[in-house]
Amino acid sequence: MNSEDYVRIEEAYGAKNYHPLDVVITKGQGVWVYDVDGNRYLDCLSAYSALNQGHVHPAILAALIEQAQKVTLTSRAFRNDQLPLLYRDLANLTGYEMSLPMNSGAEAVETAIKVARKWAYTIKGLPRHSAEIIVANGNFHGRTISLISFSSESLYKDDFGPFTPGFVSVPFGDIQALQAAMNANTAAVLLEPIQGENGVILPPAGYLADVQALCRQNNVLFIADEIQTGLGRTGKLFACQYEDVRPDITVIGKALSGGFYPVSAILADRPVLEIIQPGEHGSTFGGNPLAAAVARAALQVIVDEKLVDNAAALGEYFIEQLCEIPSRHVQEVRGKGLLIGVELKPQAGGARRFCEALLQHGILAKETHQHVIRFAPPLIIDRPTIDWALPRIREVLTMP
Ligand code: IF1
Repeated sequence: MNSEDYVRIEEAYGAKNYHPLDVVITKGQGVWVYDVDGNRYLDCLSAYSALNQGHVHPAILAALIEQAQKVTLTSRAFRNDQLPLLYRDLANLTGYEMSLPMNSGAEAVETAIKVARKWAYTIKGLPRHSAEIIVANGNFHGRTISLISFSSESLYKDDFGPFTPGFVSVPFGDIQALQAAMNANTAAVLLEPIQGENGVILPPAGYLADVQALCRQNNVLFIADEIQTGLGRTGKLFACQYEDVRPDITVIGKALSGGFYPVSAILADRPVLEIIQPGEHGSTFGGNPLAAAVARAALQVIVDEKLVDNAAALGEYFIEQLCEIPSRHVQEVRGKGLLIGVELKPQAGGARRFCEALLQHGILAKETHQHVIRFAPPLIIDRPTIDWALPRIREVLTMP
């Protein structure tokens, strides 16, 4: 069968909750993917930063296969020999004393919200069920009912009410607005350090440090959603580190498994995570030995292959070169490390057609919020590959 055959079958039987480009991928290797017609593409989305280590990384594959042949799932009614080692690896790598493993990113963000609320009632002393969590306009934290309850994107929210209360939304980057929203019932502030889905929106310099200071002054937890920005993507292990900020809770996912398996977690110190008592929270697959073995290997790759430094160096180069392209369509090139957004002027007619043109030139990229092309290749990318891509990107950005 060729691509058209697969598209036809998918259209016939599949729910239409996505509008994908018509590329049918059958193989991935490193930064490259191959479609069923034998064409090769440079993956500049990395499954929204779940593939920081590249496609089918051999070390993670080996760990998956080895563990899958031993035991994959024990439930948390019993212990297993992989999860303790993941806990220790996460503590050693991130400096947080404890972690709580889940599966999807949304589940981990929900977990952080539950921990923050319980912390507010049992430690801060808020009256039960009065906790408020401040979030940012333009946020994306996942697709569950509670998380879309505070989305500012009507497409994600409008038809799915009634909504979960207890969230207050303020403009991203506006510390005065955040201060004004804080009150005696504020339990936490939940932010992406860089807003990925909103179009790679960077905070004003010093904003994250101001948020941390404000949270500390008001006995409020700072929760950073680093599911997309974390684990090396922005040229630091965590994007918050650009401002020496250490949130009370950091949420990770995506590249925590190198794209092999849904693995997520929240990271925190003992005074926060000890709040959760046995039986209060969990999930069937959370912390399973296969997930733990895969995550351990995925973290090891980030360390062994110095992916954080590579993202910093090559991201700087990629952004610098993109800024050189003389395109009448480009409004702004922005980003940190290998999380890059090229914002197009409204008169360019939307980013989708540019992504379709990039596809024809052998590059897979995704538009976000209509006018931004996101470039987020795996962090294993090298300079020759970026140099391979640049003339093709130039060709597309200078088309009529
Ligand atoms: C989709 C967006 C990106 C995330 C952050 C939590 C989650 C995500 C910062 C939830 C997930 C994914 C979800 C996927 C597309 C993609 C996405 F466009 F939806 F918004 F990356 F920007 N926090 N983002 O980016 O993690 O539950 O998906 O594991 O839903 O279409 P998840």
